[in-house]
Amino acid sequence: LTAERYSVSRLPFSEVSAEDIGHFQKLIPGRVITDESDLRSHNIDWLKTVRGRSKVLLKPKNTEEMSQILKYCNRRYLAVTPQGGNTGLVGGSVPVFDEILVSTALMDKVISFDNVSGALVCQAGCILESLNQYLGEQGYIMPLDLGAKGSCHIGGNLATNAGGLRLLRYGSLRGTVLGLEAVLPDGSVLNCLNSLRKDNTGYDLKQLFIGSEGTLGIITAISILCPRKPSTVNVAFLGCENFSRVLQIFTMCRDELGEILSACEFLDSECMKLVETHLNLTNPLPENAFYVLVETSGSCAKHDEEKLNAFLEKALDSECVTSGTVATDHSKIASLWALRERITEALAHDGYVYKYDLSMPVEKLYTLVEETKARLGSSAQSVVGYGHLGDGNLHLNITAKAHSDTLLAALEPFVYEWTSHHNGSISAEHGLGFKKRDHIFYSKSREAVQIMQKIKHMLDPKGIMNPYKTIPTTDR
Ligand code: FAD
Ligand code: 2HG
Ligand code: ZN
Repeated sequence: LTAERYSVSRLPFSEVSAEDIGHFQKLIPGRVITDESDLRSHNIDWLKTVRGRSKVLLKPKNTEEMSQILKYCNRRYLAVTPQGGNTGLVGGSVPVFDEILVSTALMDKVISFDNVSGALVCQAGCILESLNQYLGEQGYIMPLDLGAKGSCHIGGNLATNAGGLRLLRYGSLRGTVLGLEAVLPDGSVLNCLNSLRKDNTGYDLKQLFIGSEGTLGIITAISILCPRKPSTVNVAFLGCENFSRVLQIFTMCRDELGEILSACEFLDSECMKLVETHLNLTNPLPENAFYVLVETSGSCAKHDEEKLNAFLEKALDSECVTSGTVATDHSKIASLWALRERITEALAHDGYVYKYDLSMPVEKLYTLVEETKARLGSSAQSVVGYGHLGDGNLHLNITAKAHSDTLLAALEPFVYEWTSHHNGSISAEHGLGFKKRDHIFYSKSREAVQIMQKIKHMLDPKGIMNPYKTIPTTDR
């Protein structure tokens, strides 16, 4: 259990009683889950590294039901963990002890879509991939995409401020989200669900909930600005010898591709070995130390092809690239993307995973991977580096046969100190959740954390919303 491994103590919340269950059953009949085997997958995180023991999962269908649930929990002093697709990677989406799980799984309706402005309004439990499919039929796409798209909920995406594979082109959710609705811990409903591009009337409260990881309330609906579906997409998958070549490719693709560049991702040779070994994927290139995936999206196939060819010619002439392949049809594009998107899945097959999600100046990204490798020697099974090159976001992952306190002590605080020393962030896009809460001080000042604590206390004075997560309770 999480509490034992991380030696955390339960706060004095009430325990769920038979009367509480009876109350919930009246409120949302047939949608109160108490069967232990049904609860199992909701009590454990995607990585299978943290586990709680919640005795009940509630599945409201609308904002009113959500409001009644939180109002009751607040009054009874019952702690709550909001859960979307449970794909979070920092242990935020599962209870630490017996917190009540409140799922958005049945809040999966599209409310409206404006096919002139591209504003989509939907409930928080819509699955990201379903939304993208829905929009695709109308010539639009979601402004974000990530490997967990088949399971993650848009509400969970907002709650973690997920970045993903399209951030380079469409920016973060802090820019694309137009509005949201959230139920506050006392059950009141905060309606900021407008669909305006511009609205400078006072503080922008929706931003508080984006990235709040379930600690301030439950997001129940969202409004998001969606871009037109590009009519032409190309992917180039390139191999190169060392990380300085990777950086040169990045600079060159920005110069040459300009406005049609839609993604620039990298992976090292160990990542490639993992997807080949555990997922049976095929490397289309001869073996290289690094691989860069460059995607273009635009509205004129001929124009984009010309630009891509000019870029490839330049890259090959400059000897930055040792080998490469280009895809224009959907299935080859998907198989090239799989080599990058499915690394997280391959790592999970490799053993126990120590996961770091860091942002820092792009030229420093791989130095940390090399130093970590040298530091760990043979005590680690795999040490891999990959990520969103275009966003300066490194995913450093270390695997071992099983969890080991010694290996963890070799990694932490080393990785965090290194990142902080280089003015980086110890969580670029996954959030802090349970696992990284107390490391916030590597990236935020004491004063900043104190203001967060005051905001948390103001909105959730009893502290029932996702306790033990994100906001530390101490000063350092
Ligand atoms: P959950 O995991 O259920 O919850 C995450 C957090 O949000 C928890 O703290 C939970 O309490 C809270 N929460 C959930 N729903 C709500 C709500 N409605 N209101 C308030 N709080 C809520 N992340 C990236 O940023 N970029 C990536 O490229 C990326 N790729 C991934 C690939 C894979 C294979 C996996 C497994 C994960 C990946 N992630 C990535 C992690 C990412 O955070 C999640 O995938 C996603 O954003 C979480 O959505 P979810 O619905 O699963 O939320
Ligand atoms: C990705 O970019 C995700 O693939 C997951 O953010 C990263 O598993 C990871 O470390
Ligand atoms: Zn990522």
